[in-house]
Amino acid sequence: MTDTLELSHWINGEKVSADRPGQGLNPSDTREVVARTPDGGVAEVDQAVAAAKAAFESWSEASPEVRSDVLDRAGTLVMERREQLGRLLSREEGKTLPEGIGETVRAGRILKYFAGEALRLHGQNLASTRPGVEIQTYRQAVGVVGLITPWNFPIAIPAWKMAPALAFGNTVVIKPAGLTPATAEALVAILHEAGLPKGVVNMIIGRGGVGQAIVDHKDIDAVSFTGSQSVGAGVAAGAVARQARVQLEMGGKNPLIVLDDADLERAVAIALDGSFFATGQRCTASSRLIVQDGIHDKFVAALAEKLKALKVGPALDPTSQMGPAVSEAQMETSYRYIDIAKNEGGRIAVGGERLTLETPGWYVQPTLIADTAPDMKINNEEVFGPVASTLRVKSYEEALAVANGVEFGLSAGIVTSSLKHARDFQRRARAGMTMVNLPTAGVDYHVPFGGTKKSSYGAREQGFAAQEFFTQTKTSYSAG
Ligand code: UN1
Repeated sequence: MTDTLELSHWINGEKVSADRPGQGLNPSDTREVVARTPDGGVAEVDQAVAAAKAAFESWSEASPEVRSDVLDRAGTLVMERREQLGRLLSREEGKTLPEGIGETVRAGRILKYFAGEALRLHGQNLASTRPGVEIQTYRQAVGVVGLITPWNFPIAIPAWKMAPALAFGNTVVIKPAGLTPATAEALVAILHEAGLPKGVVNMIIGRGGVGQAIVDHKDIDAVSFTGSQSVGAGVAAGAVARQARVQLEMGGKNPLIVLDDADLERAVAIALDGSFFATGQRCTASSRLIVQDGIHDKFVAALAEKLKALKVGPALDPTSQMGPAVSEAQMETSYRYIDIAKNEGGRIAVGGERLTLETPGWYVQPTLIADTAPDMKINNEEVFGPVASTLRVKSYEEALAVANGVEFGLSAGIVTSSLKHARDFQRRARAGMTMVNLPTAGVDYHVPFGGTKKSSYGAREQGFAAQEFFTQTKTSYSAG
């Protein structure tokens, strides 16, 4: 399949054709152009915001059944087209086809979950301190929301930001990641096919300038961003400067502790999934494996064996177990951090060499760097690739201190058969999500998602928590 898509912005329910100076290459085979892409700017964002603003009143005032039905139908369409959408996702982003289809199903389920949430929005009724006065609180839509989404979950993250925004009556201007606009455009097209009124969702494709225009636009009431910590800091500064609501999901340097009492095979399987599935390109990836002395050598040897056997290849090849990096820059970032770790004294237990396959793509060998120390760069900066390090510790207390000793705090995991340590870890890990005997990555869509410290900023995403960001509370007093 080598057909090239011609992408457009979506403004006021229409595909707006534009010049298409950009092109998206298939990371598994860079001879293939997946999409030709427009390059929007301030003018397109202005038009999109005007459309979203005009659509707001009728969308936010519509019966919740109207919003619920659109999301439910869109969810059904996404599920029905899982193969086709999953293939496009895998061609565009590089994750393997089962991962691409799995992510597509997740997007469908998110849409259906929020179809239900649209009907469950509720407030409170309280007696006033003044006799005869009643108080009601309502949750109402915020207004026009700007959504800036990353390339690593090109359908699930647009779904998990758009679905709650729409369920609760907001209208949307979305900028999908420059590397993966085709999958996002397919989702926006499906929402319209499902009956979304014009102007409720508008999408502008482009580079950083589009994101900046969204952050700076006076008529955008709230901005939700997922991406890198450095870009996120700028988004927050811009939004706060004009007093817009802001929500950020950024990096992680997620620890996975393996204690001596862990089952070795299980610990290795959890690390393999957490660190390397989706090519390690997850903000929730287990990038620091903190391993107790007694199991350390066996664990490193067994994980290295598994990684040696892991077949890296084109995303659509059914024998591939891990796809390429999304882009040349991302591939180079992995190799750069591998070099840095080596220079800092890390030992390459497996991987580390450049990988050339028959098809020209941005492949990276899964790499495990052993014998690292907490203060090394490799243990403090996010790589966002199939690269994990191991740290040797003597005790649970030392493991916990190392786990908590970084600037990030998204997800933290422990593999142990000790209830005492598992419960202690759940309480004391400085992370927004803790995982006991599970990988740090791979989360459910109906519960809150988010981190502490430099990983997140603002209200939690997903599940019942999503209404915190995508609604605002009104308090109404009345006397008879
Ligand atoms: C997951 O691990 O299932 O960008 C989801 C990311 C996160 C999502 C991770 N926002 O990697």
